[in-house]
Amino acid sequence: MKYLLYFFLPILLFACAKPPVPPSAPFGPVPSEAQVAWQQMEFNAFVHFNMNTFTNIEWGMGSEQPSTFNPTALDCRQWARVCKEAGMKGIILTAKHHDGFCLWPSKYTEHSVKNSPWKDGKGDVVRELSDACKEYGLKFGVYLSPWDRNHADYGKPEYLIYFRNQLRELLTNYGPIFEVWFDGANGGDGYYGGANEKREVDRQNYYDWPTTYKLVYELQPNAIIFSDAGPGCRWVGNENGYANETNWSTLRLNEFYPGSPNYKELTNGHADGTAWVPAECDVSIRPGWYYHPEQDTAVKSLEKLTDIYYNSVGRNGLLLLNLPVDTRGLVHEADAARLKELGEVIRRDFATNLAVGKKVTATNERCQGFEVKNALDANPETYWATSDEVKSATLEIDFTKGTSGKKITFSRIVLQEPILLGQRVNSFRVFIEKDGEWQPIAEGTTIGYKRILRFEALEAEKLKIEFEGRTVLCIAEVGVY
Ligand code: FUL
Ligand code: CA
Repeated sequence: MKYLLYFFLPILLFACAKPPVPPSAPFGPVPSEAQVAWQQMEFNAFVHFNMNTFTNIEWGMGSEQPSTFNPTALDCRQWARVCKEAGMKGIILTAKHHDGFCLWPSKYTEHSVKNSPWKDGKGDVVRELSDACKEYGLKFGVYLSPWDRNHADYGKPEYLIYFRNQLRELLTNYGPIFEVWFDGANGGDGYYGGANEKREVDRQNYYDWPTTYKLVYELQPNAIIFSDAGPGCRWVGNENGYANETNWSTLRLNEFYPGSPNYKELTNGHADGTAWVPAECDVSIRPGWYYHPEQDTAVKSLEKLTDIYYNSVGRNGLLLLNLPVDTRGLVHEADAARLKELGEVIRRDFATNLAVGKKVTATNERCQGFEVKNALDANPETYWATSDEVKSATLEIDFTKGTSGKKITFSRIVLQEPILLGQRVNSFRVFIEKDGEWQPIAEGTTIGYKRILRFEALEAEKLKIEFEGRTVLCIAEVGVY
């Protein structure tokens, strides 16, 4: 007997003592490190503040006078404070919107803050906000409208030189830029240096986007480029802040360009996408993108904003919530109060992860380094993986066992994949056991970086989730709140 043990023990030890190895090759397109860092931001602010704030419209023609731009109490530190308190991680500013007015004193145009009465033409909103972001530990990004209804050359090749010169200023003089936002609205009526005419452009070819992207990466290698067609992140295909239940972070990129007509496909992404281009959900806290005093009473309700959060961040998207800064140059009290409430709701909803340290088993797990306990350690970098060829598996948590075990009451489940290995899960089903009976409580399709399920409070002794993947399963986190 003793001899048998001597014979088998080394084999047994060896089988489970292998050093951790990646469970399989990454599946399909994978994100860059910068895209992972971007996705982890989850909730950012958009600020629409510019000439339109003072003319009380959404799209200026480009014929506005710089003298019209005159905030009375501009305070970018207030914007940053409000965003920070709400739990946001970055702010993207409309440095130039379609009307062409520049919030920084660009060398290449007279149509900017330098010819406004604000601070006697010595002001620079881009500087003030980028400084405030640094002070508050927020990342800073810029929106530079490709369409320019003020510029005489718009529609001609010369305009691209101007556009790229502006981009160079923004990406050189204000520190790290985490995102560059290129709008898909392009071409149409405008002032165009006095021509006052309609200028249509070939949206696919006019801008020569590859050259512009190259410039962005040269000046800011870690910047995420937003457009309908990425390549860093993609528009979610609507402006109401909702991603679809099925949301692939991959896209057949060559089928899109900024302003392309097939944008409805952006909401789901493509399961067979050729590139990693995750969805960004942009939506305004008010009906308009810009401030209109008559909308002071139309700030979205807490319930609506919470719903938006769960349908964007909770569906593998990043939420970009717009704040229309007012004519004083402040986030209006009504918006600030609502954002504070939203931040509190999000913090409260995810205060305690009830799954951490609980007893967990799985129908399949790799040996050392990829056990199912890795899905319950509140660390998104460690993960549970199945053996080669095993594409579906079930995880079961017993809340009555483990650290201070007893049945729990919960209302949220958070699922996460380790996206550095690609997006793998096709579908999942969730069950709870109560009084010895399994009951289905939810099912879904994609997970990606994060999927959040919301319920009315439920009581359970055990929770079971069946996952189906497109290849070997990898699950980074199952959180229960
Ligand atoms: C749109 C623009 O035309 C709106 O004015 C706004 O900037 C929004 C975020 O994108 O396409
Ligand atoms: Ca983990």
